[in-house]
Amino acid sequence: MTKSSLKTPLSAVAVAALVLTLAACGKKDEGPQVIKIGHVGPTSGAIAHLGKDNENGAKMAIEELNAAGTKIGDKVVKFELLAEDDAADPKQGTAAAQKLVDAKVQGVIGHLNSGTTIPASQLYNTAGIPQISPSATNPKYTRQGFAGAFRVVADDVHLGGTLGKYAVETLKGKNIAVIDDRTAYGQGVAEEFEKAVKAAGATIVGHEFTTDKASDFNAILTTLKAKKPDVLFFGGMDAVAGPMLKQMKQLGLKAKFMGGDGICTAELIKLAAEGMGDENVFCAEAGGVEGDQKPGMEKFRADFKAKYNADVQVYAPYVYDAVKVMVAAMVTAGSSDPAKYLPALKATNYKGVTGNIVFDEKGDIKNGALTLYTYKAGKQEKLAVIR
Ligand code: ABU
Repeated sequence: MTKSSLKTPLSAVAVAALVLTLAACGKKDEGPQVIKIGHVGPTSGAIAHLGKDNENGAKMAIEELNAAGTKIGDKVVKFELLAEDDAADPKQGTAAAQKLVDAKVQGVIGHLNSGTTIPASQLYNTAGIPQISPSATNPKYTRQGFAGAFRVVADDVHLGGTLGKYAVETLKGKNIAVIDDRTAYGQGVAEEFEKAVKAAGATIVGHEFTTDKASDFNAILTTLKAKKPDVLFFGGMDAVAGPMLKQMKQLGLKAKFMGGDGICTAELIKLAAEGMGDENVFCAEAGGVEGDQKPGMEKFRADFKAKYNADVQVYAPYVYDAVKVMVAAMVTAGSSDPAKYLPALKATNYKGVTGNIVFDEKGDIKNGALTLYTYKAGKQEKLAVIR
């Protein structure tokens, strides 16, 4: 055996051993699997306070899930929130949705507005990504036949219908005026309100239109004032309702003011200022808790205030629950793969801070509640929870 023929095989063994040793020693700890969850809401623009409220609800849930060391299968995972701003604009909504689809999120919570949620839902459906809206109330969202579209609040049929009946039967409205902002939400909830008012025997004396960006309502309010309404319903959001209330006061239009969940916010007190009055404004949140569910909601509100130094506007607790519902389905399925956890999501039976969440065949919450509020002495005052 020559010197060189002995050396070659030994070197090969040594190199192989060295490679294996280095591989073992140098193996990087890749850490827990990261599961990306998208959130979309308007964190810029006139209703940024509501978008931020929703986003903070999502952040709170994600932080708790990570702190608890949530396991999927037998492995601890880490959740990452990909938060996008759609500025309540349908085009920006689909752009934000596409960004989340491209980022391969395993689920989406959002959007806040019906006008962004509905077009975005088509992209998530095509990509097979489950979506839970915590606040979009237009019924169309869950009536498109999309297997992965869910909603944890009541819809505008329930909301507008209940408010219409309340306007006639409780507020004793006989001549009722309507304004809507022509968005998917504003128009939809106003139509449902009108139907219920007519069914209850009162008259719609006028229906005027504005936009979600308008700030001068003098012309339409003057037209409606001439029709002497005793109740004025507005289909739209608080950022428009606030200045509208101020201008009603300036014009001496004394009708009771009603709106859906879009105006039923803590911020409306500031936005309407001197236009608010006591027990003059009535609205409904598209959810609500009763009895032994109340302490959980009170604790959530206190924790939220302590964490963000802000009161809950409306839907932060619903966003919080929506994240937890989605993750609970992943845990049950033992997988964050949308196709694998979707059946568990459909079969959700979750006790959250907003109450019991069970979905019907369309993806809507079963037995959804509404909470009626008025405003008095600069505070939101709960009137009743209605199912
Ligand atoms: N539901 C009120 C606000 C969101 C929306 O449906 O547009």
